[in-house]
Amino acid sequence: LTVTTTAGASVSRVLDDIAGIGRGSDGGYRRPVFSTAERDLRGWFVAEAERRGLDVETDRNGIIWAWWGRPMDGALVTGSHLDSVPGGGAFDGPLGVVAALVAIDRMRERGVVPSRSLAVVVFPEEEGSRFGIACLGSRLLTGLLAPDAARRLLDRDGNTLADVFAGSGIDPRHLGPDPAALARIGQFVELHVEQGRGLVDLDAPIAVGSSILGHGRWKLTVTGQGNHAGTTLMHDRADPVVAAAAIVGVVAETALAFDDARATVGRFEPHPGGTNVIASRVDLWVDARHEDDAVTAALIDGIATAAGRLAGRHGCTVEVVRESWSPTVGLDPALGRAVAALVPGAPVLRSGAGHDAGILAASVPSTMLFVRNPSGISHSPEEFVERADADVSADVLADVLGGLL
Ligand code: HGY
Ligand code: MN
Ligand code: MN
Repeated sequence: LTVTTTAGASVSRVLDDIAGIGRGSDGGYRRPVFSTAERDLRGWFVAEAERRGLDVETDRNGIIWAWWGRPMDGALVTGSHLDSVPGGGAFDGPLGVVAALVAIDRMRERGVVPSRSLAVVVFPEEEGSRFGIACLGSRLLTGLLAPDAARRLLDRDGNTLADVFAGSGIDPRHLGPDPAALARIGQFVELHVEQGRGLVDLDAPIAVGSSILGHGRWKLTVTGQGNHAGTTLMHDRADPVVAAAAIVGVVAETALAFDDARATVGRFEPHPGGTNVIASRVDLWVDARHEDDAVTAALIDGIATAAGRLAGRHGCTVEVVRESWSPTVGLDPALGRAVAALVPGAPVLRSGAGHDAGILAASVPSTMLFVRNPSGISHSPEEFVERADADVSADVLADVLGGLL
């Protein structure tokens, strides 16, 4: 697929150019990591970076680095991700990548001469939508995810991560911590669409990030007795769908009992999934979040206890396994202040959404810029950024990067 973007285009124009990649009939995007759509986007990014004379390399973990200046330790790094959740919006990830490329155009137009190199990065599998672990690329880079565990991860079609990476030209034998690459990140600045209404309510286009809410994902496997829908009397059943449906209700009730907690079941999969078949098993996933990690732990404990009781009531069993976890993270205060000084009047926002900046923050000074989303909706086709705000985001990012270079 070849997507051409006119030189010196604005963020909104560049986003228009890639708007058709991976968009479904419902207007939502499906760009799982190393799918055709995401690989087309990766190819587009490399072409755009090379068109700007940046030196591009893809590292052992599938992270793309586009260098303005030679690769060096302590460089200034910006960027985000190109993969999406199923049915996601046009801006979650790509806005930060496009704004970074256009910010380089702006800095060059302004005659900025960097005192150190700048790299634009694209992290793979930030959403964890294909292999289940959020921010997989930045976790591998920083050593938070063991390579063997990563290689064994499976997608919904039973493909291992090792096979999928190999099929995309990345030798899975070399996955894992990359201290040399990490040393190249002196500071990390990620620009991202805001995934809530903070900036709408504050009537401001851009905010500086201060923290990222802790978030985890747990897989619940509810096992019952598969059987015939017609010959099995109601009191003879151990129907895991009935048990799992009750568990979903308890997930919401338990979260409501903890102030400001969030818990979501977005994936609920009866197996084998026939209309006239009593399922033998239901797989469902809980995404749980709270600013206090101890509350998240208590929330999940409460859900697991109630789930065991409900499963038992329906003659079923339930297994609860944690698949992904990120503690609440404070972004770098000094870097945040330096960035805030370069974006006068910008409010400071906490992020309820996870980001690669949240993973990197444990290793390198990291901060975020958020761009107004008038819908306040995300992980949905209704996610939105006004063209003017998208365009100004590159100017602001250029102010910030130019001020830090
Ligand atoms: O799930 C999240 O918080 C992020 O959008 N990956
Ligand atoms: Mn997202
Ligand atoms: Mn994102």
